[in-house]
Amino acid sequence: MKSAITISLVSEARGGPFVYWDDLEAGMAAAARHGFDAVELFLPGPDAIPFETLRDLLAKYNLKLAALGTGGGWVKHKLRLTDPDSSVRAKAVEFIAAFIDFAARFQAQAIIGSMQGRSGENGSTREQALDWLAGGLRVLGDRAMARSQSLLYEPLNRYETNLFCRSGEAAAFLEQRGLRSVNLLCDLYHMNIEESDIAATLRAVGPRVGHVHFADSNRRAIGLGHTVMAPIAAALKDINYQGYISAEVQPIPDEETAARETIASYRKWFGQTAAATH
Ligand code: LER
Ligand code: MN
Repeated sequence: MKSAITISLVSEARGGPFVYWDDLEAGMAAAARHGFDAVELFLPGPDAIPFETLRDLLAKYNLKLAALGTGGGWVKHKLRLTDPDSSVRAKAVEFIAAFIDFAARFQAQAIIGSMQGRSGENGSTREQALDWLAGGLRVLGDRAMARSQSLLYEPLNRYETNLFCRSGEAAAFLEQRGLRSVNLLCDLYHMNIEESDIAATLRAVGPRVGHVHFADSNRRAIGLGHTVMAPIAAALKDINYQGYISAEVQPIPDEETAARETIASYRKWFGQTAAATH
C-alpha cells in the first residue's frame, strides 16, 4: 500500500474535504516533508496545470500522482453523467476523458465522484439514470483501459447521490453491466454512513477496490474520529489491496495536524510508506 494526501486548487470547493489548498507547490512540499508517497489532486479542469509543471514538481519532491478528482466538472461547470440533457452528459464525458488522459501520463487514475449525479431530477427515473451512468462509465472505462489504467467510481453517501451509496451494490452493477475497467473508490467516510460492516464489505468487493479515501467518521484525519480501524486494516491486508490510502479529509483543526495524524495512522495500520523505505 501507498500513502497519499489531497490538494485542492478548486476555490468553489472551499470547505470540502481536502487537506492542502490553493498552492500546489506548497502542498507538495508539505506532503513530502510529512513522508507521503503521493498526492491526490482536485483540479478545476484537466488543463489546469501543464504536464511539464506537474512532472517537474513530482520529481522535485519525490512524489507520485495518486489520482485526479474530476469533481471540478460539477462544482464549476454543473456537468454530470446522469443529467437528463444529453448535451450536458456529452460534455461531462468529454471533461472526464481529458482528465483520464492527463492522469494516465502519470500512470494515475481519474475519479468519478460527484460527477455521477443523481436520479429523479427533471423527472429522470432510476432506470434511465443507471443506463446513462453505465453508458458514461463504459466509454470512459474503455478510454482508461486503452491507456493501461482503470477508472475509479466512488459510491457516495445518501446526501450526495442516490445512485449507489454502498460498495456491494456498486460492485454488482459494474459486474452486471460488464464494466471490467472500472474499479471502486472506497471512501471510509461515506462507508461509515452507509455500510453495516465496512470490513466485511471490503472483503466482499475485494478485487474491485481500486483506491481508498482514508477519512474518519467525522471526515477528519483517521485517529480524530470514532471509526474502528483494526478490522478495516485487516480486511485491506487480507484482500491484498496494493493501491493508495489517500487522506481526503478536512484540514481540521489545521492542515498540519491533519497531515501529521494521517501519516501516523497510516504507519500504525499499514507500516512504513514506500518513501520511508527508500
Ligand atoms: C465527495 O464526497 C467525495 O468523497 C469525493 O471523493 C468525490 O468527489
Ligand atoms: Mn471521497
